[in-house]
Amino acid sequence: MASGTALIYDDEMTSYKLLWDNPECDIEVPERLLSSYEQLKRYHLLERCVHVPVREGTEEEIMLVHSSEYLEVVKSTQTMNEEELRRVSGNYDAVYFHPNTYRCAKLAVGATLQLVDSVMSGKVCNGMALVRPPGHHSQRNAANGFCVFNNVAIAAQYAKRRYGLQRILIVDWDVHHGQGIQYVFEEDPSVLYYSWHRYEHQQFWPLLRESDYDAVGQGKGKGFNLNVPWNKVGMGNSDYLAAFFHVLLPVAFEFVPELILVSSGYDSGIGDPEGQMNATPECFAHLTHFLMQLANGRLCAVLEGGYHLKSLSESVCMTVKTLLRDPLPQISGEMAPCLSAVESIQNVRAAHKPYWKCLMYEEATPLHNLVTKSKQMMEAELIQTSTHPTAKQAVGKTNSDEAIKIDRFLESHMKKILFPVPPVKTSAAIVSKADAHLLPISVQVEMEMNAQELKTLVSALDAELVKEERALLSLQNVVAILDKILKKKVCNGIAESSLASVSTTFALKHCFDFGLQRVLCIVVGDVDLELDLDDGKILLMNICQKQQTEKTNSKYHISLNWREDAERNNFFCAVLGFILPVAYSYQPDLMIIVIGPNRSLGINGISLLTCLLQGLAESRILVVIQDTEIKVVQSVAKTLSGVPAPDFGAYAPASQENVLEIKRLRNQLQQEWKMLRCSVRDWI
Ligand code: Q9C
Ligand code: ZN
Repeated sequence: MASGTALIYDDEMTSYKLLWDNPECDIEVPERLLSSYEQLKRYHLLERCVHVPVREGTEEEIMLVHSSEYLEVVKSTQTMNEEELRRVSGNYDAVYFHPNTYRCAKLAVGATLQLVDSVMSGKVCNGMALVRPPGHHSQRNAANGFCVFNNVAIAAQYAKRRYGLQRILIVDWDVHHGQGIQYVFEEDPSVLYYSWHRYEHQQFWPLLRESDYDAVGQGKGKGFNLNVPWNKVGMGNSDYLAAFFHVLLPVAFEFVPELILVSSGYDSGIGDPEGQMNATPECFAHLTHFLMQLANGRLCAVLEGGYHLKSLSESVCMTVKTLLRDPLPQISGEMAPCLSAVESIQNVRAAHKPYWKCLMYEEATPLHNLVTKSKQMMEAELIQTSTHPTAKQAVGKTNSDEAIKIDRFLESHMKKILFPVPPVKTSAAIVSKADAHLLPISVQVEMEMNAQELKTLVSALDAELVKEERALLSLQNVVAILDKILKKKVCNGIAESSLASVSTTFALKHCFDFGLQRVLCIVVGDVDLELDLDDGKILLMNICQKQQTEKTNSKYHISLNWREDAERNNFFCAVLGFILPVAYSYQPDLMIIVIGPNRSLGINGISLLTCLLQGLAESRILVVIQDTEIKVVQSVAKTLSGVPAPDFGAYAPASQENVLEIKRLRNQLQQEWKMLRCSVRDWI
């Protein structure tokens, strides 16, 4: 299993710039690369990466996407004077050429292919290429939007040829539509292209009809082009996460990519003069983390846009830090997607219903059939109940005052969200001695808390419990590990307990005694917890087979009736469409997952859950296990120690019964847990 993160950069790619006055292009500057690279140094991320040299892309490689005529045009710019350069530039939309452009464009292609080779050969698991010029707007016969050669599209063609790949996922989180990539793969079902972009009902550059949600691909490629058009500026963390939960991730897990290429533009981040969006740098950590659970972790991020230097460089750092598997910072802001975002999400889901099993129970009609009146009502409702900053009007170019304000904001924001202490990554596990040798070495920790210590601790919180020898014994493992997690000695851990209910109940007390505000407790199987859920400090989620009579009316007790199908591989819709959205809405500072007898979830489901939840609570997870076979323990231990999610096997859609249960819960709970929203029909 490959580990390690490649970083590909060469300062030669800073050797071209705009030579004349052109406000349309003056934001694409060499400092974009320099400041990103410097920031990686400052965070000591650089020294943790594997450095791979750049090379030039060959003509043959460039011609995987571009015509030889176009290649000759670009080549000819090498020897041009300024006047000639201006003339050639003028033949394209939003492009400038410099005598070094051709050389840099070849390096950008070569850097991207070096990254693909490093990942595909197993030299590293993932990586990032910091390149200029960007690529995703360029087309077979044209430069466009600062882009000369289509680095990512070339990389996908190259990976198909050289490594025989059959399924590649391209995720384009740049704020512009990578129409160049869309054109190359429109009819190609082996490349799934996902892009979100500022659209404003076609009023935003590149002003194309085919950037809308109904461009789903053509011919054999139908269903393999996913466009999420943003019709308002100001989209932020929760809107981006909602698009991932409700559009990209379900489809991507069904697609089962062998490699992920990210068109990694950061003009979708806060402060960017082009994007006018609000996503803060740690959002990119979360996006990266989700994608790392696919394709066995094989992910190549390739820089595209990003024009606010501070926002760009912080976001680059968050991406690389996540690729290096550091725990993620908590995502900031109110977790509620805005109406306009949900509208777009609903439209893409409806447009793709015919092509993806995960969407087959969607309503068929896209939204434009909704009457305007109810939309106004919803908008009014939104303004009353939410402080979401979206739904503002575009304000044109961000002026420099505003850019500096964002600089200051980011300076203090990053200090707040990055941990004051070096991140702890270690996992801990205590299981019965007989099983211990079956766990990965990194997670075996001998940590018997001494009996006196334990008694003191227990008696302080529960005078009755301390008298029961058997209960006390079952607590030992759980408390020892929890204690290490709370004191940040380890990040997460697994403990076996013969009385999971007693130990978990006590563990929760210990958490609040320690000062935690919110603990998300997910119970898989039959484990009864007697808890007081009124104050919101615990969100209890039961995943069980038996119909639970609604024990409490508390909004902090959710029970999900889940019947595992024979295939035992259909939990995606529950995790992506329900559990994660609820968890992100709640923003816990610790998660406890309890696995007990009579589980309605297989190993795949449990590992999917533990993989994806690691984005929350700075990865602090305690897993309490009772009466479960060692295979489950092993698989949980692996995911907690940072191994990419296992191969989930052939995709099986969830049963209609299960999907309807998710829908029912979503409707019932989306007022409270707003990340559940993926349709405006049920908004009010
Ligand atoms: N008046 C990338 O982010 N803006 N390219 C054109 C037309 C061009 C962005 C404005 C923006 C290009 C890679
Ligand atoms: Zn862009």
